[in-house]
Amino acid sequence: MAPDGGGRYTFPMLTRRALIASALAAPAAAQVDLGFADNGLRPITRAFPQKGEMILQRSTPPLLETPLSVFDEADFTPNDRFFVRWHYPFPTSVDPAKHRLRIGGHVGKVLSLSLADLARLPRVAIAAVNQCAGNGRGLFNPRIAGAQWGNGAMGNALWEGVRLKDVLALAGVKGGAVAVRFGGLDTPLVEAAPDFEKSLPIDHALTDDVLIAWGMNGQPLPLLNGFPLRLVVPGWYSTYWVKMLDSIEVLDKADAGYWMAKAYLQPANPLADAVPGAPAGPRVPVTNMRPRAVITNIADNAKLPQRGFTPVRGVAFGGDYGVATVELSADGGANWVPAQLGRDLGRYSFRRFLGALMLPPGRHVIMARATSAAGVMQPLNQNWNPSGYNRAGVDPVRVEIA
Ligand SMILES: Nc1nc2c(c(=O)[nH]1)N[C@H]1C(S)=C(S)[C@@H](COP(=O)(O)O)O[C@H]1N2
Ligand SMILES: [Mo]
Repeated sequence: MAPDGGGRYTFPMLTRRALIASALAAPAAAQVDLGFADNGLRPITRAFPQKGEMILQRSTPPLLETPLSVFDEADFTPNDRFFVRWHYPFPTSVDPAKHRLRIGGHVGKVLSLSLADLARLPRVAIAAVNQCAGNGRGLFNPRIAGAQWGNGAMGNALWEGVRLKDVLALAGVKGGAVAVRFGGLDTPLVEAAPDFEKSLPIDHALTDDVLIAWGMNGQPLPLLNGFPLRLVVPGWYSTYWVKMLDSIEVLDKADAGYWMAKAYLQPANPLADAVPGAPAGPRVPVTNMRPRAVITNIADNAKLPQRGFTPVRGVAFGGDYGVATVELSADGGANWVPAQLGRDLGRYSFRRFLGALMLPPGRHVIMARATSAAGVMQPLNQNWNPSGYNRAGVDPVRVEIA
């Protein structure tokens, strides 16, 4: 597809990865068995451009959550149901012909690139989960201030664009570079507030899989998801996936800006179970994601009719390493049975799973847990941290069989 969305470019240079991904057309929408109602207490909106029905967390700047039932229907989250998160106001339209991406800082040559300039570089497409570091914050106990996301502050898409490292090579990264900082077109509400800027360590910025993307599931990025360009950092939380990207700056010292040094920090040991109210120990930026499996066809507290076996479906991802196994439990985690895995769209993608549990009449706690290809297994207990980041413990689902 064309970077400007106008169809002027063909797509001649699919990578092997993209060919695999595009060969896997979305399956026929699976039937949701159970009249999935997500969380009936949260307001639903249809008021946002290029978006269908979303859970409204906040209207300005928008925080829109994807209902869990959407993940039950296909490997890729449709653009019009993909979650939205902005910290600051942003332009309500962007002219792709006038948009420029500036590359400066510790480089040999400062550049200003149009979308057409970018389109001349080798094109790449990667299936990857975009997940807010605060996904699931609303499920923590005790409660944590901040957006009360359920598990819908995530989505999976086929991202298409060019490699960041190819763009950096055009500018020529100078020796001694330590980080690369990214900024977008959004601006703080008040002048004193720090611009939303995020940076990647130089080593990570130069890996093959970090993209500057204009395409999402074969379409231009929706405005709310960062039209016309966004950074895609597969395997890392979406706080780094800077939207409406217009500036890249190579740094020769660590980024001391607010959004790196003060925000999006987690305990230095991300698995530590912090004591609410206790002084914060050493903290480090959130970076790579942890494995998760989320049940998508049975809502928490669902009442279901009895049947021989109750089907259990969901989506899993391995964080930064792909999914090795998903297991299901019908007894609160004492015993586990393997689920069947759906198609493998690459190590950063959702991987759907399907299994069945024998559930006699009565109350049950069912669970799904993922183990990544790196051997990391979801812990049964959810550790607590003061900002509610990095939620990846097993999420129990209570069900009553009538
Ligand atoms: N320019 C810009 N990019 C941004 C943000 C932002 O506020 N401004 N928020 C980040 C955060 S915290 C998240 S969770 C993701 C959300 O991506 P989405 O809105 O496409 O789902 O965008 C990231 N990129
Ligand atoms: Mo986020």
